[in-house]
Amino acid sequence: MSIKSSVNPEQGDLAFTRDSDRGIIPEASWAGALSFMRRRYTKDLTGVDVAIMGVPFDLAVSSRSGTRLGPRAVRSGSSHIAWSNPWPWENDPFEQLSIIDYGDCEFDYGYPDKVPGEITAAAKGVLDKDTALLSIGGDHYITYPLLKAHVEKHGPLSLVQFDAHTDTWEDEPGRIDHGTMLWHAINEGLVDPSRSVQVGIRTHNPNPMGMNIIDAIEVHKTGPNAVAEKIRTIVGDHKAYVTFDIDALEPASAPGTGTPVIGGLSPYQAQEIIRSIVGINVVGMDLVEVSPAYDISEITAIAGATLVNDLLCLYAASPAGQR
Ligand SMILES: [Mn+2]
Repeated sequence: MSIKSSVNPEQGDLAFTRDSDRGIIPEASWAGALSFMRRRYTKDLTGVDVAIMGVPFDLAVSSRSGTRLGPRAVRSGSSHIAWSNPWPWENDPFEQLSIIDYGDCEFDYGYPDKVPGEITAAAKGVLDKDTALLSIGGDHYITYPLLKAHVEKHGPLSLVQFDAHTDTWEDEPGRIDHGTMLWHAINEGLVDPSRSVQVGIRTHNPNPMGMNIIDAIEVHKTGPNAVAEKIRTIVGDHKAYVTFDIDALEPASAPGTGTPVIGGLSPYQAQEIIRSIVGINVVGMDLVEVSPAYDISEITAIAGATLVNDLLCLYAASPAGQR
């Protein structure tokens, strides 16, 4: 299909009018509604395989806030790549699966204590329809209420976490913090640490809580393919949730985030690791911590959007993605 022949001014904004949830339609992707990858915007999950949901929550950050604008920024970043299928993947999630933009999870910022339950409920609403969920944050705290919903459906999960920080610092029950949510998740048995792995770490934590850690130095020294092999061995055939904190990337490649740490992964390293763990059984995904106020030229937003596409490819190639 040529770009010229597919542009149809009569059809209107494809985020509302496209008649199929499959495929990439060459179009003026810089215009119209900011749906992720110009997917159809809808709350109707009939026949939908994957819903993309924004979670614009940033009340749990320890440093610079602003990730509540992350979902909107990642959608905007995706508009620059929405004219093409993900490269260099051989499988195409947009052909294989029905993928829609579910809009954002809604909550009242004035009742922060209620938000975790509302995020879990929104995720459950999707998973109960037998639709898989890819969430866009928001700060990394959101992974905890999202995990609750996924574990309710799938049982305890392996976690594959890309991050500069372990997010397992000790806390007290009930506190909302983007650096401790995995302390809660592991203590509550949502995550099986022996089958989980944290990649790209470059901060100290006295208690790793049994999680396998592949720090950034190991990634740089051994390379993405060796790292991927290690991840596959750790996760095995367990059901896995993949969470990508954009601060796993080197800040030069992702300046728009709240808690940057230098020495991080290059986009190539992160993408090559994701491409090389194809076959693990991914049942849920998120990408978090994009904070557009600190971004430059949409570097972080475009990286985030591209990594979301890579996660969709990974899901489409996983056993759970065979629909
Ligand atoms: Mn994190």
